[in-house]
Amino acid sequence: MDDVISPVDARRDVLVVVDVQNDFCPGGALAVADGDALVPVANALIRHFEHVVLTQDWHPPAHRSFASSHPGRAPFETIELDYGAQTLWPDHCVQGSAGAAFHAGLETTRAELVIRKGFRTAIDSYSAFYENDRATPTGLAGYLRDRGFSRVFLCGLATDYCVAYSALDARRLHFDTVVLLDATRAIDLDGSLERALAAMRDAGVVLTHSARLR
Ligand code: VGL
Ligand code: ZN
Repeated sequence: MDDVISPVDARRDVLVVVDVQNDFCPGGALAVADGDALVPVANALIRHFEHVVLTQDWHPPAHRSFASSHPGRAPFETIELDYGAQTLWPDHCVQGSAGAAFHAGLETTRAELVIRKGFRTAIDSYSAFYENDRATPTGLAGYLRDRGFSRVFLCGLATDYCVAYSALDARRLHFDTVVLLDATRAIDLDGSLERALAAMRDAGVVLTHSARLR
């Protein structure tokens, strides 16, 4: 059963649409199964919210999260880096590439901020708030606080990586946090989706569906 949530209030609520980019959609370099299916749902959410922020995974070529940067390693293996475990990915969302562009069907016009992440060669950034060292801020928390937002709604790709990491950080930063699961899709690597859902629930993230906002 979904958690009950209070109606959207433009004075305090913001929608953050995470990484709805071609490389995470079918045919892309790091395609999430059915990744583009959330686009109409995300668009309906975008229309429903007064304030919308988009995130964009935005890696330089030869980024350290790419398996191709580690001779002998293959995508989806995990290695230890100075900041901890890092899953290695196929080259994806390279700055300026077609794969890094937003899905053409996503309604980006009303977005008030596009936050790019993962642009430092030596460190990955799943979360919209902190890079994977859990310490380097992206600036989003300051922006949201300055704007007076206190509740963050999240949707996008992927449920178990960038959406979950963003939701957990939002809670850590004391934002009320809601994930709209029908507007997400997961990579689901070795049970990562179940782990991410449990971690979000434990952290007090409200997991619900967009129909609950009507
Ligand atoms: C993502 C893996 C690598 C995501 C980004 O958007 O969930 N996952 N880079
Ligand atoms: Zn990435």
